[in-house]
Amino acid sequence: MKTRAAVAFAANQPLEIVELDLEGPKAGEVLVEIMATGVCHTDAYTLEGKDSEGIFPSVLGHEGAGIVREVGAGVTSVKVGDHVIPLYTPECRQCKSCLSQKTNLCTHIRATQGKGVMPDGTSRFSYKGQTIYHYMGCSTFSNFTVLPEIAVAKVDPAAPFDKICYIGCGVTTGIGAVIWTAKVEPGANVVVFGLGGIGLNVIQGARMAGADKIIGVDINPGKEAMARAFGMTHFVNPKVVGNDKVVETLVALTDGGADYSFDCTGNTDVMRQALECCHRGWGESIIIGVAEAGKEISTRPFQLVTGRVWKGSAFGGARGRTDVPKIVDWYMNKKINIDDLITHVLPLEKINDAFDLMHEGKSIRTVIRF
Ligand code: NAD
Ligand code: AHE
Ligand code: ZN
Repeated sequence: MKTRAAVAFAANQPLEIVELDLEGPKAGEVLVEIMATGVCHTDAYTLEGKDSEGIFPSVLGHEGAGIVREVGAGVTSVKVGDHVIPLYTPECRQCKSCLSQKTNLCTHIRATQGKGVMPDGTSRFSYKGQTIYHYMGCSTFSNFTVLPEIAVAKVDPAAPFDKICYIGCGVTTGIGAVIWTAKVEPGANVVVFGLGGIGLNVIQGARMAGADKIIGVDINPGKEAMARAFGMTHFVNPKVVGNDKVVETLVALTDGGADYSFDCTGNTDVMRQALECCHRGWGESIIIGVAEAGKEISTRPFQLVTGRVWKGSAFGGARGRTDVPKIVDWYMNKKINIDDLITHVLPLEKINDAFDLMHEGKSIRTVIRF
């Protein structure tokens, strides 16, 4: 079949809207009509050639929602007509990682996913006979995409696609990092670096968890108002207090250091600040931001010797097929706010504007409606 898609033909080039050829689902796979997709900073990072796994030409996008239109042989957990959210972190419930109950990082298809192909080693997308690669196992910047059955979460059919697509990455990543990775407890002091599409969901999660102080740090003062609306109690702008004073400012604000901090910037210098603003003896810093290829983090080992903990979180620690439907229910029951974070809605033809809005700091999330 044919599908309209925004293709990344090369790094640092605008996406091109073209009609691709798409092969139907093979055994264990499903064809999904994508109804809406968010544009996450990770898409921009890959498009900029910063991802060590980045492959071109490819169809980016990993924050979608849509409808199952066809199922391959042997598919049992979803049927034609089901509403689903694609999962870049699948959940096979059979691999060592899934069975461990210690991680959400299912390993069943991770190797082929990282190479831009389906589990059988081939791509379903092509353009004029040339292979176009998949991205994060999702490729939601295409009106139709093929996914492994284990990489879709079946969700409430009443939920609006142009809102719940954001649960495919940003909402789950931010809220999940608070409740599943850090396990923030009521009364905790929390510091969030980077008040974008992820950081604001960390703030929302921290408020849900009953945190006391929720301190946001961002170099863009335009992010302050939205963050306060989502539960931020204090705002620190490194450009105002001085970048070399950020840690001491945060330690003073939290009476000795944060119980939990979150990096939602992807900047390795910020990651260090996030660790070092944590409380001696117990403060935990969670890295969510994705750093560009070749970057490394550093701190004095003494920071860890004296009890600070450095952790990471992918997809908020959420087990996709189990937890994503629940988060959709939270949205439907008004327990979480997604609507106000979607600042822009654009048609696929204008998808490059979504990247401009992100880089200019003007959007929180742009959603593309097909
Ligand atoms: P975004 O562009 O919406 O937000 C980033 C925010 O960080 C912006 O508000 C920006 O002003 C701020 N910022 C930039 N440099 C800063 C600095 N030096 N100090 C303080 N603030 C600074 O991006 P997003 O979509 O929220 O994504 C944030 C990060 O999270 C990205 O690195 C993205 O790749 C990553 N991410 C990780 C996961 C995961 O599972 N681990 C999931 C989604 C996104
Ligand atoms: N491919 C990169 C790393 C990119 C990365 O860390 N991705 C996050 C999700 S970001 C979503 O916006 C993730 O889930 N990582 C776990 C995984 O298995 O990819 C690299 O450095 O090679
Ligand atoms: Zn993302």
